[in-house]
Amino acid sequence: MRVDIITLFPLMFKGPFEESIIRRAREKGILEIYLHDLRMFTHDKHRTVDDAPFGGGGGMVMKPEPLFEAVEKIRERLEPPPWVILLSPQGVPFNQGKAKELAGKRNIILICGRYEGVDERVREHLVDEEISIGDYVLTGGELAAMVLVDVVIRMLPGVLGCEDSARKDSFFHGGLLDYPQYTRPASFRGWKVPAVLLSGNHQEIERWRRRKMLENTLKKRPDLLERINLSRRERKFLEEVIDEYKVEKGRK
Ligand code: 9D3
Repeated sequence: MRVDIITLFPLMFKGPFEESIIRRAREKGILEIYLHDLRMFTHDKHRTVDDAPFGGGGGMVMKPEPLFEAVEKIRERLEPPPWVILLSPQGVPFNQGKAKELAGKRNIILICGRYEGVDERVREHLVDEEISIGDYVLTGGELAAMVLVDVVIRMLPGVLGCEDSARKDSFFHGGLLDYPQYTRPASFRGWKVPAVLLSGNHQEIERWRRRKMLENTLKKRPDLLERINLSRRERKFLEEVIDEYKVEKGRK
């Protein structure tokens, strides 16, 4: 997969893209990332990329010309034509399903917005899709682009080790939150690892983990439970967990 990123701050990407999994994906040739400084696509002395909004109001807006020129220049050489994404607070919310969809593309261009936004003609005539990474205000699209690349790259074949890749399709284990994990020592400052995990009884361990996943999800993200299909066995588990939960609450 090839990712071209258009930004006013290419240096922001250095750390995250030169370490760990993304670094290895690049070394293996599974991922190619090209950073483009938007100012390289300006022609005036001050290398202007923004201007005041027509109609007045505060803040500045990203001018269309440098963005069109950047995308068109990058697009020239690419086959198949890249999918152009604008990172912006008005985009569709990013999630694991969207990441999977993007992982199927050969070429993508990410445009990182800055200032108060971009000229609407960019959205209308240059961009294929607008994506937001969540309901909070960032200072620009750069961190969002890094998040997107990080999530998408994990979906590409050969990026993760075998152990992880078995699980990569599901956001969580079949739509549930993780179970609690422990490592040595078995007793730390008097806090003990649950005995079942030391028992060597794999069937019991599996049972305990599935139960904890349901319990965690019920307590922390009940919204997730409404969206997923549980097996009959898991529904029974969940009812037990809910009953216990009620008992717990009743005692308080
Ligand atoms: C939503 C606030 N906007 C109207 C007052 C101004 C504005 C603030 C910050 C416009 C753009 C930005 C910069 N944010 C992004 O470029 C961005 C973003 C985000 O802020 N939240 C979640 N996802 C994204 S993707 C790009």
